Amino acid sequence: MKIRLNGFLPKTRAAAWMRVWEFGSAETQVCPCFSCSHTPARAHFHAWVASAVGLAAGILLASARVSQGSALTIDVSGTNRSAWSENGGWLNGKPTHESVHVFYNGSNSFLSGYAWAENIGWVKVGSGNGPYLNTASNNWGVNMDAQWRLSGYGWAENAGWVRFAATHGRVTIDPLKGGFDGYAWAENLGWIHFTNAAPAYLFQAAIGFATNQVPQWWLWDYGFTNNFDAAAQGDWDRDGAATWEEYVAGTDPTNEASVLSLYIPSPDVQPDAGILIEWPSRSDRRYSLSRSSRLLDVPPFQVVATNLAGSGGTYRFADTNATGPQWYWYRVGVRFP
Ligand SMILES: [Ca+2]
Ligand SMILES: [Ca+2]
Repeated sequence: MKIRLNGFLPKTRAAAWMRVWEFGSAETQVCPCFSCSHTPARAHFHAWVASAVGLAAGILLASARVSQGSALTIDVSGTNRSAWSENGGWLNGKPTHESVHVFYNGSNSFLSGYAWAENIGWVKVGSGNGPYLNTASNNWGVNMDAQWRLSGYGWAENAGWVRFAATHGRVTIDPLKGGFDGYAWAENLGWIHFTNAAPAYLFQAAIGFATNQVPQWWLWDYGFTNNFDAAAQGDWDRDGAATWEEYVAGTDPTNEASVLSLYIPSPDVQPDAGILIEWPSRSDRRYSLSRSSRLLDVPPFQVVATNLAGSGGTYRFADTNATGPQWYWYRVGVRFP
């Protein structure tokens, strides 16, 4: 089979369409224009984003994009705020008039504020002027890296230094659920444990989410610092995908070239039967592919493949059943594993 491309590289995005004509054993023609008058009738490729959170409202609100200044403040949960030290007792991350704060700023994130331990009193995790060097008695505090791993020192007024990246321990934070996990080491108390199943306790940062469950910190990574709902709903790089869709797809909402798209490879690599299509993939996403030969069918699309693990590069799929002399519509869906 030969495939003839109509003069330019076919490419679709979330809001763009492209037509593919399969001549069976003869040849496949690709026509990416909207108003094509070629016969037979049209068929389209359509890249789309599927998510458990539903479809975007599709409305553009006032701009939420401002320059990134300080850090995004994430407080400890008012409900799940307890850690346990066998010698210090319960440690409360959000006592009356105080709180442990996570100041999120990507790889320059840090903690600040106070917790209260019933047996040893105040435990300070930083002054708020981070990230901390932790090289002298006046520049200590707890830092957090881009993988949400804590390091550095806190100070307990009655128990001395508390190390958050101890030799045999470490404290991490779940970026989606906010739970602290692991152990810190207090020089005069021993281990402080942040989460446990039985007895159940959890020390948790209250992660903020914009509409469609987009973490505020993810938006912050791309320079959105307020009006997070508007940021998630808008399409600020005008690539046809709303920012929340780009979060699901794992693409850059500030880069027009970064978007879930469908491609037709060159004719040289097309299979003898069927159609070979490609899309950019991430190893931390799962993809599905659907096809339609008649958009008037109910439902119009039939699943060709599902739960495809992304390769981290270009994903290639040969639809060997698309052999009839007709147009085909395709769409690719993406979700979290
Ligand atoms: Ca976009
Ligand atoms: Ca983009």
